[in-house]
Amino acid sequence: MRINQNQIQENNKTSIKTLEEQFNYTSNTLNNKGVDVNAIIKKLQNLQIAIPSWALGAGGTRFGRFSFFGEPKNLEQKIEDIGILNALTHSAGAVSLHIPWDIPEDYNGIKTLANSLNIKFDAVNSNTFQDQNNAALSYKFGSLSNTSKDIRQQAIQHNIDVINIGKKLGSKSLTVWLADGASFPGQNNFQTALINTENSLKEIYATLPKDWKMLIEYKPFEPNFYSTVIQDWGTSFMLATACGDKAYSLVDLGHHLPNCNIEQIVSTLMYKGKLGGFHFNDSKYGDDDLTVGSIKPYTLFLIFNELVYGMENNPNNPDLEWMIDASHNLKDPLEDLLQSLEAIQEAFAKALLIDQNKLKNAQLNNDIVTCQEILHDAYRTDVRPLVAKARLNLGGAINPIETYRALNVRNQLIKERGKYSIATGL
Ligand code: AOS
Ligand code: ZN
Ligand code: ZN
Ligand code: ZN
Repeated sequence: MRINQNQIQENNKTSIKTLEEQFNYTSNTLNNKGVDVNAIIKKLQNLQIAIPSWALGAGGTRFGRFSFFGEPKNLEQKIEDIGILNALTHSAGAVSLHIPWDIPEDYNGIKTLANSLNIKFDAVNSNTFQDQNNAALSYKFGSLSNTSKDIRQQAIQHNIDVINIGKKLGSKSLTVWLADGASFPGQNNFQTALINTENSLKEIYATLPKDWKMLIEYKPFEPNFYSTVIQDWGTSFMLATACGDKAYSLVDLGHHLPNCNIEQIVSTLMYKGKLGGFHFNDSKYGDDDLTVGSIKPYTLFLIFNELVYGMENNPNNPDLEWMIDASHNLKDPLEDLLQSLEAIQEAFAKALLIDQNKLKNAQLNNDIVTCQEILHDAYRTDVRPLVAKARLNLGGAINPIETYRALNVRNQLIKERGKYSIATGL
């Protein structure tokens, strides 16, 4: 299933006049305040967010999984789904693959398909959190941290295999997320687990191509509920530093304890040049993997404020790998991802509205009220016309979800693919 340019433009006709009115009003207001609206639109147009290959079907919880139907059965169909997102938004020009769930059978075929949909291969993700068919050894008690050298070696080799798969696709980074840890006090020796992990990561790092990055994701809980080996940004930072210049921390928004000041973590990592990538999502309680911006949009804005500051002031920090990491239990995954893409762009646009010089002066004068007013003024601006305009300029849909529904995409997918469900395997 593909969406073509004409279908989108046809659909845009109903809302183009309203958008032009809204855009003119917003850009005039902003121009009067001295904001360079064109520069913001350009930045929005350049923002490309990778879609995780595991987020295109129904997710679920340990209690149940409910299908959506028409879900992708294989890697080709996953890429086609991302092609739909990208045609509508022109902001989803990359995929983050999960190995072994997405091992390509036909590399050239997959590359040609992705290319035709303007999709690049972003970070490849290794998986040592579940046992694979025919695996010689089990990860039940850990992978890179395991007390058994043979099990560690199997996990190291898997990561090297993932790098090699990524090389064939044009990926430039490996994301490592470990489920390793302990569910009960006393189960693990913390130092042994950490030392084993550090040594294993160094072995993987040694095989990394020159122009690659290693992204180390942290998470304080789940599936282990007493401790995880890489529990927080400090541990991730320490391991990345121990590995070397090409290793960085990856921040997943759901991987923090309640009320954690994530924007400050972002700021610190960027200052040190060690923020490599992002997994966007939102959460109320834990690693809920909900739609970006659905629960704490102001926090998302504050995070983007630090990202924008870092991108302008920390040349030592590399370009970030922007990724969504979400799971869909109730909504159509494609609609949910469209909402997440929009939320990311809105938060980015609002952060770009902040007058950094004015903010700096207010901070130097300890004028807290003005500091807060500057942030609130940006946050309260309705930037949706800017985001829609950026999309329109690239040939995308003014209202992606409306267009997706008008074009009956999900029904078409069900017609083509049948009622197959990843969730239930039926
Ligand atoms: C797990 O909690 C992490 O967020 C991972 O980044 C990701 O969800 C996983 O690798 C996908 O299975
Ligand atoms: Zn993640
Ligand atoms: Zn997670
Ligand atoms: Zn998550």
